[in-house]
Amino acid sequence: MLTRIDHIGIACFDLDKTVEFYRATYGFEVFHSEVNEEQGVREAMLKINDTSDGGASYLQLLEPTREDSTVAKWLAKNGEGVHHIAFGTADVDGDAAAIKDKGVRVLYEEPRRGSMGSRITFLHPKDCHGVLTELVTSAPVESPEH
Ligand code: V0V
Ligand code: CO
Repeated sequence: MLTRIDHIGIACFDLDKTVEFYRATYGFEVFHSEVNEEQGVREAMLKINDTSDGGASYLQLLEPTREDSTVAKWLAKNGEGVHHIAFGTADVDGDAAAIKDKGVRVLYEEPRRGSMGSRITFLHPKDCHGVLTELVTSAPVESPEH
């Protein structure tokens, strides 16, 4: 079951400048940043709010790390802007399978590694009324040793 908006992915040409815009304009701070070589992105997660399912909602700012990445291709065509939306679920495998059964193309056979150790997959934008849609299961929260 999809229980939150996990993040909105925003493609930008210059991550540092875009982070500074969100900080100066809204006061949002970087919660986490990393490079995902497989996806060809350098990203910053700005936490906006916690959610009632125990997760959180973020803005995900994305800068391409190489010219052949999906985000570089998208930026060349569209310029900066909203690139994808991600729904959070406790069960990305089950939800992806159920959505596939409804005739929507799921882009990965198996979920891949996403931000902060999450597991992610994508739905084809042409099957989702023009919206590239991601499904995310967050990494389990480490509980303190007793
Ligand atoms: C492409 N299209 C889009 C789109 N990207 N429509 C809406 N939103 C997007 N972001 C449209 C495009 O305008 C074309 O429509 C059509 O789809 C085919 O696009 P294309 O330019 O030929 O590109 P493709 O087919 O090579 O690749 C498109 C897909 C690709 C969606 C298959 O971008 C992909 O695999 N995306 C999933 C991975 C990804 O985006 N990773 C970056 C974020 P017309 O012109 O034919 O009408 S990584 C991330 O979010 C992480 C790590 C995380 O959250 O943790
Ligand atoms: Co994303």
